[in-house]
Amino acid sequence: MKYLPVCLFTRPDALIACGMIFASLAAASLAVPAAKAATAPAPIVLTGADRRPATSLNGEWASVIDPYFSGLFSFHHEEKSNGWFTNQKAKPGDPFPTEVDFSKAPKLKVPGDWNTQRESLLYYEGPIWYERDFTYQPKEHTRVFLHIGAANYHSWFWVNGKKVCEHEGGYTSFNCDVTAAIHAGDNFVVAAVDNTRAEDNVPTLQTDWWNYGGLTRSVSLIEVPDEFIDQYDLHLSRTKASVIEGWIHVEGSKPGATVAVEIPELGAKTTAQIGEDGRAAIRIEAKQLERWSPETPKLYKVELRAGEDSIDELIGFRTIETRGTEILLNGKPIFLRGISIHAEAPYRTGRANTEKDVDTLLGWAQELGCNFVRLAHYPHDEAMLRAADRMGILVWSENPVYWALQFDNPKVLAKAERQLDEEIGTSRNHAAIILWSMANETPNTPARTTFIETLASRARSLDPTRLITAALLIRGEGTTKIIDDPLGKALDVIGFNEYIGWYEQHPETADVTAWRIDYDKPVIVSEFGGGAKAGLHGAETERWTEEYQANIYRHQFGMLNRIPQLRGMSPWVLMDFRSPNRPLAGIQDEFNRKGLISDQGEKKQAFYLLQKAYKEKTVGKPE
Ligand code: GCB
Repeated sequence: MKYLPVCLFTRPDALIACGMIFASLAAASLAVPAAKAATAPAPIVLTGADRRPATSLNGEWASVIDPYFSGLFSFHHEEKSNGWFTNQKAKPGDPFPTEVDFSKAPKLKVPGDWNTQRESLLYYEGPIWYERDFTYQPKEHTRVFLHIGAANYHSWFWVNGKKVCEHEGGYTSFNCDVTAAIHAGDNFVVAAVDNTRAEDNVPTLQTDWWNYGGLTRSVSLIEVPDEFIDQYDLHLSRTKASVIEGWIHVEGSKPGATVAVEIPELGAKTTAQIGEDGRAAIRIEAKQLERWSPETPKLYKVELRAGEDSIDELIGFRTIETRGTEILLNGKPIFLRGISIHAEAPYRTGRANTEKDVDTLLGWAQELGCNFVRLAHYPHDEAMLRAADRMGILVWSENPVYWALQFDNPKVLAKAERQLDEEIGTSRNHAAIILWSMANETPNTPARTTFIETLASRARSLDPTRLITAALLIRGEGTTKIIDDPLGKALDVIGFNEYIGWYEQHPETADVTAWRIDYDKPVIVSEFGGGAKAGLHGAETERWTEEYQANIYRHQFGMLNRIPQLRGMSPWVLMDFRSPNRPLAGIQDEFNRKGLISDQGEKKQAFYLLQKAYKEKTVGKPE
């Protein structure tokens, strides 16, 4: 290994910028300028990635906090070719000072947000570097991907000093092709993750949840053959009873090659030919099929094979559609008894990232009597969706188009589209998901409407089998609430949020509120509720008490029952969650307290009230 010629600058940070380049690393990183990575071919999705054999890279990673991002940018803010991703180790006699040494750096756990791992990082927003060593033995005819479950928000990855990818969006998984960067023996991966909020991000500057940063979901290495199954979609036909249809996309395949699908339990199998677009259309007769539903969440093991590659998946088969103002699951009207959920970890706060977190959150939803959850306000992780499939809980899956994005900025649209593609691409085989939600509480402007219509058509073309929704804002005239947002035209199911009794007027106002809904479509009240500090008791007129919150729910039920096209509800919210918008000392302490359960697992009165209403079916419509 050779050093490149020494520095021309005399300032200390310039010395770092050019003094310690190893020849091989410099060649590698200069060949792939960071800023150009976005123009790469269509991203690899790896549907069902967690069902593939993988080498986990979870665990302790070295970490360096870098608020000025000087690991990537020089003192004149030029991108460095020898930034911290080169993972230099100081050697005696080096002609420059080494200021970063991952081998001596403190650790952060992956998966995990960094904010709840170190007190000093609680409200940190900015870049943090991660590094981890691993060993690897290459195999012939194999492609290797670094699979990242989620990194909030902007992330960069290098393997052995070579840049392998850059990604924006904090709640979806992505894959970096590391085949050309990885080698036999000792390797290292460096990541920079930056959770700085920005006006042109999705979501944008304002949100009502804390912006947990870091490698918040699992990281692994996944090996696949040169030709591999990248994406697949298998679902029950809406029109042909007992026919499973869909497609498989094989990356690196040749037209005419064969794919095979088998569902052993049904004795059903088929083969199909790959076309010019790399896809094979699938059709399987499955006469004895038991349909997936909340009462019978039947999952079948489905085996897919293409050349040397194979994957199996647990899939439930059901249909979802609307008829007038009804939602039909497997052809029958259903009422969605739901609750909204943030991916906040019960008991310890932070991002939910364990099976236990998932079991606790969905276990509470089940205890409430829910058959439906709104997973707000971004795509939740695969473990949540798998649990929903197993438990028979229907899911509203949401992208992070929240409040006021820069709707007239094409770059923002591209970011939202990419996140939508990743959300649908990775989670399209979950029977539990019935609704793709395009947005939450966006301002009614022409630019907003065009933006979200574009997303809605994209979602429909990616997945014509599910329903499209969004949580709209409402407006009021006297005691009448009106839903006439033009965005409603683009939706199959109208969602809207209302806070009667909390942000406006009193719980009793609900008793005299009339509704004018200008769409002949099913309606879900996607949020209502109010704050209460668990254990705080008093009169039902006293805000922040459990009694006040319960009173909101009590009065909402009667009002909701008077909305003719109501087909579901997901009150806000299952559990208290961290939000810096909520500073009220002694009550909120930086938590949104609208949970039916506190962040420490204490159930509030409203929990039991909703539970009773769901169990006795006193709220909602006959099914
Ligand atoms: C809303 C938002 C949700 C907030 C909630 C609140 O309308 O959709 O993200 O957390 O209100 O508590 O104000």
